[in-house]
Parts: sequence; structure tokens; C-alpha cells
Amino acid sequence: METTLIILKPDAVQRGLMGRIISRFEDKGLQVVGCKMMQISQQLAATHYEAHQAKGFYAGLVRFMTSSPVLVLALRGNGAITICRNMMGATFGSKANPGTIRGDFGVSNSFNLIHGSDSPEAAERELKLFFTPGEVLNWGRAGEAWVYDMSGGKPE
Ligand code: IDP
Ligand code: MG
Repeated sequence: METTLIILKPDAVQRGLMGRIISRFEDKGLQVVGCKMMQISQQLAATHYEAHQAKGFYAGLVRFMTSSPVLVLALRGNGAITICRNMMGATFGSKANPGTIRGDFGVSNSFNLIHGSDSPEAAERELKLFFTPGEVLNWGRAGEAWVYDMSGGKPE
């Protein structure tokens, strides 16, 4: 099972889209194992987006991410990282396909509602940045046996 970091960005929180976006992930069968609202500090935004430091949009991106509260989620599932990235859609709503979160809820070429880790390495690094170990809960879902076929001993 993979765990991925999702951030519902300031525009998603301000526009009242938290519930609808979380519902999409729950409906899909992903398990919420961590969830909290927070205001991202300058330092945390800089660390999280350090790979983009040289880009022209970097200063604006840090300003956006620190401007208003976000909701951070740890989502778990078989292949959760790729599943979430596919559900998010292309980087900006103007280009993202209908049926994706960015495609259905946004039109901007700057505000884009959601972040999701893009690799197992990124997920490990980002989960540590946003959650303390005790904030990610290993809880058993009552309906798990009907989310995955476990007859072969592993989730299919
Ligand atoms: P991703 O979030 O789809 O993985 P990246 O290219 O990794 O997209 O960029 C990280 C974030 O930086 C984006 O989600 C977006 O918030 C911001 N960003 C990327 N490109 C631009 C741009 O051209 N203008 C403004 N913001 C941008
Ligand atoms: Mg990226």
C-alpha cells in the first residue's frame, strides 16, 4: 500500500471545495489516514517547492501557498500516488480534462486547487514535511474487504 501527500490549496479551501474533493478520493476507495488544516509557513513552502526555486513562478507560488489555510491529507491505497495524480489532472484547469479535479473545478493558469506527490520518493519526503509520525493513523477500514480482492493474499 502506498501513502501519498495531498494538499487542498488555498483556492480550494476558500471556494468551499474541500468536501467535494475529499469525497472524490473516498468514493474512489482511497483511505484517509491523515487530515489537518494548517497555514503553511514561508519556510515550509520554500522547502516543499525547493525544486522550483529557479522558476519564474516560484515567488508567486510561495505567496499563493502561504496566503490562506490549506488542508493536508495523507491518502492510502494500492498505487495511490498515480491514482491521485490521474484524478487531479493536468497542472492547470484550463488544460485539465473534464472528470479530473482540476478539470472540473478550475479555469486558472495559476491557482490549481490541489497538490499531489508525484513519486514514491516525493511522497516519503513530503509526508514527513507536513505530518508528524503520530498524525498518520494506521486504522483498519470496516469495508476494506469489499474495496480490494484480498483472496490472493495481497490487494488486487
Ligand atoms: P504539478 O502540481 O501538476 O505537479 P508542477 O509543474 O510540479 O505541477 O508545478 C508545481 C506547482 O507550481 C503547480 O501545481 C502550480 O501551483 C505551480 N506552477 C507551475 N507552473 C506554473 C506557472 O507557469 N505559473 C504559475 N504557477 C505555476
Ligand atoms: Mg509536480
